[in-house]
Amino acid sequence: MRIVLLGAPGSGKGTQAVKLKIELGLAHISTGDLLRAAVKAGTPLGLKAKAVMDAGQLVSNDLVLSMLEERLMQRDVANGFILDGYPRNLAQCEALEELLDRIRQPLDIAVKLNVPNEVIVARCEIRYKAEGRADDKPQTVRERLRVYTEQTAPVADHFAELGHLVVVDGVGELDEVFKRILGALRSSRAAVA
Ligand code: B4P
Repeated sequence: MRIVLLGAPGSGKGTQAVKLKIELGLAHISTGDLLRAAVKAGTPLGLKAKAVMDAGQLVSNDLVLSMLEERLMQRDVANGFILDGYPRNLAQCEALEELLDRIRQPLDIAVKLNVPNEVIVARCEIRYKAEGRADDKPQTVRERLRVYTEQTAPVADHFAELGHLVVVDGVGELDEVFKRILGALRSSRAAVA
């Protein structure tokens, strides 16, 4: 199965993707994690990405696409994947569709986690206090939410037009949200079968 996880920053995409990876035996590809690893390793890509990420903006489409393309060529992806944090704008959406066509791995479904902004700001503040991630500062989270509304929300509309989108309530205990996602995946498979 090939899944795209959508939702605002801090909506729980990464958290739920880790659980889905274990449950469904899929590769977990998080562009945020790949970028943070590049920043940590001090690669040329990481050096370019750091300031952009810390400001709550999106890293350039070209840089993220080349990194994603490299990851999608790895062997574990052949059994299916959960793509977490990509695509984040319509240009990335188009690039993804072309790339997946080329490697003959078309998407099955996009799952969007719905979480109100005030819940997101509160979650990220907790993580900021615990981990000190620069982009979790309350004012940066607000900027990320602005970028999300402007650039990423239309991506969900695009998947909805294709009939590939399911929307899941992302508020509640982790296991509760996880059960809702599994339920949505099962119903969509039933709808396809
Ligand atoms: P990401 O790494 O994608 O980060 P995110 O939006 O914060 O995360 P996510 O929705 O996965 O939330 P999480 O589970 O962590 O992006 C970081 C940055 O990288 C972007 O701002 C951008 O600069 C760059 N980037 C990434 N992809 C890009 C792309 N394609 N193009 C350009 N730039 C890109 O959850 C957040 C917190 O909530 C955690 O602390 C978690 O413990 C908590 N939480 C989760 N679920 C909860 C629940 N049900 N209840 C209570 N707390 C919960």
